[in-house]
Amino acid sequence: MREGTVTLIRREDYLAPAFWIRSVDLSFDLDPAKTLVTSKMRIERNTAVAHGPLCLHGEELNVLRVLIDGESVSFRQDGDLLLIDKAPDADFLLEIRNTCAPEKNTALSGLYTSGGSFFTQCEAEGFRRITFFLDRPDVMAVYTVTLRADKAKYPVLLSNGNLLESGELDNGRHFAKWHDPFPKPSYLFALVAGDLVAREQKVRTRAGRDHLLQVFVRRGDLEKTEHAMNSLIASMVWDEARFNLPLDLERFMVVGVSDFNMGAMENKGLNIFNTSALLASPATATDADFSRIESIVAHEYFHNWTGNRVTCRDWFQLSLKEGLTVFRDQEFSMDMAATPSARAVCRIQDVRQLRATQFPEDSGAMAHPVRPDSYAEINNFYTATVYEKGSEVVRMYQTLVGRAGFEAGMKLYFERHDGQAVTCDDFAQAIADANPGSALATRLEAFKRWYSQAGTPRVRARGVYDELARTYTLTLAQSNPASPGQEHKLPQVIPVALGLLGAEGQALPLQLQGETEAAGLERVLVLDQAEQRFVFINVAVAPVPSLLRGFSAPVLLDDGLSDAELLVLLQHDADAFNRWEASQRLALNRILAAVRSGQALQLDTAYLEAMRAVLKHAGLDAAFKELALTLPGEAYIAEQLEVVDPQAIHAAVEAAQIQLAAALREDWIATFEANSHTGAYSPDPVSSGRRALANLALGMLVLDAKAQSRADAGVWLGRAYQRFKDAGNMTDRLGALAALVNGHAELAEPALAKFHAQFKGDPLVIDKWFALQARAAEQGGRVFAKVRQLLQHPDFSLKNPNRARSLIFSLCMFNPAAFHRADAAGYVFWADQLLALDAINPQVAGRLARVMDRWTTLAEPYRSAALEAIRRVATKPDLSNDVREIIERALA
Ligand code: 0A1
Ligand code: ZN
Repeated sequence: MREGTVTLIRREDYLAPAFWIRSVDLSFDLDPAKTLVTSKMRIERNTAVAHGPLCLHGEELNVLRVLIDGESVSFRQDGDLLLIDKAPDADFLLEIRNTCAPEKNTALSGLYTSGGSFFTQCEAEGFRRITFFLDRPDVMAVYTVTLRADKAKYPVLLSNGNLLESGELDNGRHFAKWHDPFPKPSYLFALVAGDLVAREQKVRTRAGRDHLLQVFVRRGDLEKTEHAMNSLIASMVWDEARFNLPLDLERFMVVGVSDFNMGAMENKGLNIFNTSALLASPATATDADFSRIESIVAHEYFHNWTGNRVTCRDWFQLSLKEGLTVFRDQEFSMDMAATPSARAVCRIQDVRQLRATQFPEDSGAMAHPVRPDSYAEINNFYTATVYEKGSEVVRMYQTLVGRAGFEAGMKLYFERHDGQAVTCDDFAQAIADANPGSALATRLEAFKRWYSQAGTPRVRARGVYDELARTYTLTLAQSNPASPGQEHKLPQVIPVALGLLGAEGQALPLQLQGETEAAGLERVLVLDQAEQRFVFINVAVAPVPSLLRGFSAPVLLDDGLSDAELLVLLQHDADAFNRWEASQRLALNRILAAVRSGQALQLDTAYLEAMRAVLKHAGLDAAFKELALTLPGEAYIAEQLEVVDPQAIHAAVEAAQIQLAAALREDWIATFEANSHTGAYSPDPVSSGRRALANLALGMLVLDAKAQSRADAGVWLGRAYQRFKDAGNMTDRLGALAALVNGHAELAEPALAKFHAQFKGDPLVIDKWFALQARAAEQGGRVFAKVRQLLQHPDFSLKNPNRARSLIFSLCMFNPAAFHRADAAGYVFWADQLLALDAINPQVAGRLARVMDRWTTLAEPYRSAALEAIRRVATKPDLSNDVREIIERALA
């Protein structure tokens, strides 16, 4: 590795703290320009650790005084540390008074203002931007918090836990005092002060306790909180029913804020949400928004146990809480989906997301294990690997020990570790100990390689049928290519769920050599060696294997199946995930063949007829049809190639789309007619699936009208415009608008203008307006030119993360064909925006820097041009640690 300028923090260097902070009494005199913070901490030495100075974190703070047991004490400041050399041996009270400047805080970490209110964001290391502290997750304290502020401007004053008292003060000010009885790490602290209103709901849990649920938002947004409240109640019910985990506070508050770096934050009893993850009404939010809100509300609520009651010892263990909580929110969404088919749709969407974001991460410059070994800036490690791959790892525990075994493991985990800050190893041990003799417990050390080895394992599967012996021998082999800092990998424990199908699609009984009888029609093989053979006996006919059902492990599978075999799976597989997978593989094979050969893509009748059959199938759900007929994403296609030409990939996908649109035209018409009226809006899986399919069909019909210059082209363009104009909900409206914009129809401009005029008062909808244009299908550089124009739009601002994401990230991350230009203008744009953003908000800039993770795989001229842009950024002397780390890794 090249010598870098960032300082790495290493997991192996972990040391327990020299002091514990047992309780803290905080008081805030809130003022946007200068807020006064007084902190009184009860501190004791950690006798298990050698003596050292008391060393507190603090960033961008102005210290006013430091007292120990009421006496002033000498201290020194060294960078972002405050050191007290002569701390007493016995327990003591440390009082620190300091100020900070919330309105200048554009990084949105620590205490900041948004829309005239105060909010905090303390994960991972924001608390040190509020006051001096041992700002590390293994220091857990009981917090009492007093807030004082102008009553007219900030009528609502909130912090964690329970309200102890509130009242009036002089000069139009008032106060509120909060107490959280649960010891917590500083990253879970929160306060909110502002002019907010709340939707409230009283609930009684199964355990018979009463709770008050509140969702706080700005005046005018109250009617958009019903879905979030319903989601919160559903999450509470589910966590009690599935894992026996009840709410432990009398009051549970959720607050929306428009300026927020991420989706939401699980502060104890006071979750803070990006409004984009909270507010929804049928007129302003799409089905995708409704489902995202449901899962984020659940995610934050589930953290109360997995993250808050049991937290992380250090930030390397981030996936302990994040992987587990994503797994829990995914399970919740599946359970909410009700029908088996709707469950499969959830799973497919999660896997699509994993493949689009985590797989590229795992093979790029930022590849890191689920439990990273080092970081310069922890904010850079809130990644798809820690979250989504982490969730897949938790899912594999469940697959290996069964659902009941996993629940027993969770029970043991809480019995052992409630109130503690622990590690991924502690979690693994609890699940294994609750399931002695299981496929997990007998392979625990090898299984834990999922935490230590980066990279997506490849699994190669080949089967041989012996007609005479009636045996089917399946050989599974695994390998994992090198990742940065990890040359050689050891075999991982890979659960492979499978079934075998006869040529007519019938499921075959599964009996392994050595077994006395068949064990059902589906089972889980455990691959834990570099190569293993599994011999099935009494196999009546040559089977088609359906491997990795439900995506039972986060691997890249090469099963060598022919088109004919994939068609059998597409039609008959009992596993809906693998039916969908077959549809994707059929498309992928064709697109890859075209890209690799450099020849124009020509879809064959076999594929087109298979897709027609899916579209016309009376027994398949609309949601499934939409997923099967949507082509693989360009990022996932790129993942399959050693050298990536983004324009060639885009051209192949575009050609496939045009041909699918033309060949199935009559079926698209029938599909649109059958699904375009879903009645009164409800975000349930059946009607949202129908809306998704209608939108896909409409997109195809508009595309086809333009591409084929059909005589009746105006009909579908006109119908799309009319549907846009008359839509009864945002899903239909945005779908029709997208059809016009992606089809580069003349009516797109007037529609966009009308949309903007109609929703100009609603920032979340205006975000959609920007994003739709920046993500539009590129055609001759028009999209890129439009984005540059939109940078000057009066509604655009780099300061609001949602807005920056809607325009800049949409182009650079989600529109490869518009971004990767032969003239390098996309890369120049990226570097300019990255540097501007870094001066405002390093955390969000760090995300944007990630766009170049995979530059080394680009074909020329993209590769050289990308390198030049990255180097230009690297030469900037005052880059944030966040961006510097990403850029240095890209250049390593
Ligand atoms: N823990 C939150 C995500 C989160 C992480 C960091 C943040 O700011 C630096 C904000 C939120 C979650 O998993 O939902
Ligand atoms: Zn989380």
